[in-house]
Amino acid sequence: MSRPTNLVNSWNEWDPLREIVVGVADNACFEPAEPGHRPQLRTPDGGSAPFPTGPKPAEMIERANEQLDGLVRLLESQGVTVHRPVAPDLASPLRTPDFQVENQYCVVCPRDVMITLGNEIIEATMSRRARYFEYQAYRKLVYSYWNNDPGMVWTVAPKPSMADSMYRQDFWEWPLEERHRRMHSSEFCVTQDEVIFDAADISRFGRDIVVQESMTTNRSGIHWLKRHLEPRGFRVHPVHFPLDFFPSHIDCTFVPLRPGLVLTNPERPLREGEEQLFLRNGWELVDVPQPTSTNDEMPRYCQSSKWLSMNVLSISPTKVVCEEREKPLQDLLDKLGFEVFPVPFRDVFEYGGSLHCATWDVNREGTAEDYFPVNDYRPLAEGPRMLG
Ligand code: DAV
Repeated sequence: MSRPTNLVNSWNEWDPLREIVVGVADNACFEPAEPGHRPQLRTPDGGSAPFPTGPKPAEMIERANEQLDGLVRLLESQGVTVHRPVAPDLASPLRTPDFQVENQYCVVCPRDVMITLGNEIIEATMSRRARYFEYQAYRKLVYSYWNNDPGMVWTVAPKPSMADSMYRQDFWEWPLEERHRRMHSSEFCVTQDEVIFDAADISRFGRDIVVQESMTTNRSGIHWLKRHLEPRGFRVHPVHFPLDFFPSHIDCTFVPLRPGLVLTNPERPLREGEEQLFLRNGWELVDVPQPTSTNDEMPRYCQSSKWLSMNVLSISPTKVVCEEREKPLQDLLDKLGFEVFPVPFRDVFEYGGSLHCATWDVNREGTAEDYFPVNDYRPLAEGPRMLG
C-alpha cells in the first residue's frame, strides 16, 4: 500500500481526529522562577513557603504518566493514532548568550509549543526561558512528517532573546488597582520589542485564526503570525479578555467545539466588539458552569487556574474528552448534544495544563472552511514582496 502523503492536515479544533501527540511527564522538573514567570504554591501556605526546584519526585511523575497513558488508551480505542515525544534531560542548568536558567520544565504540553495550521507545522517562539528548547522533544516526530509527507510545510518561528530586557519585571508587583486601570492596555510581563508567542494562545477556525494577546503572546508575535499566515490565505484575528489579569493560553477561556459553537468563560468576557465576528456569522457563545474546584483547591504545584475545567479535547464535532470530576460541564456538553468521555487528569495539572494542553493534533479530517463569510477583515497594508 502506498503511504498517505497528507500526514499533516488539521484546520480547526474539532474535525474528526486521526493523529495526535500526547505529552509525557518523564524527566519533568519544577518550573523555575524567571522574569516571565513566578511560580507559587497553592494555599494555605502559598504566600510563604518556597516553591520547590529541581526534578519532580518519581512518584509524582509516575502518577501523571498513568493519567497521560489513560488518555492515550482512550484515543486509541477511538481509532486515533497517538505519538509521544521523547523527554530529554531537563534537570541540567541552561545557558545561552542571553540568559541562564537553573533547569528546564517538562514536555507534557505540546499544545504550547507546536501547532498545525493546515499542512503546516509551526514551532512557536515561546516566551519563558525554561521552555526555550522544548521544541527539541518533538523534532524526531517533525522529521518523520517532513520525510514522509512531501506536501508538509515546516516553519520555526524566530527565537526571541529572552534576555532581561525582553521582560517587564515590575508587572508582577502591580497592585490589583493598577491591573484594573491597565486592563485594556494589554501590557503584561513581556515587552513589544521582540516577536513572542506560545502556540496555545492560538485557536483554529478553518481559514480564521484567533490569537489572544497575553503574558505569553505579544503584539509583535501576532504581527508575525499575520505577516506569515495572510499570504497563505488565513485571516488572523487578535482577541482580548480584559478581566483576565494574568492571561496565558486561550484554551481555558475560549474553546470552539464545532461549527457555530464556542464555550466561553463566564469570568473572562471578550473585549467589547470582538464578539461581533462570531455573532454576525451565527455562532453561539455558551458560558461554561463554574469549575468543581476553586483556585485554592487546585493541586498544590499547579500554576493554572480552576478553568482547566474547560480545557477539553475534541475527538470529533460530536465527541469530547473532559476531566472526570467536571460533572457540571459534562452535563452541559451532554445537553448540547455531545458524547462525553470523562478521564481522570488532575495529576497532570501541575505540568502545565489539562486535556487540550497536553496534546497536539497533527491530523484531523477536513479542509480549510470559511466559517466567517461576514467580516470586515483588513489584512496588513503591506503584502509580502514576491519574487519576479
Ligand atoms: O486559565 O490558568 C492555563 C493554561 C495552561 N496552559 C488558565 C490558563
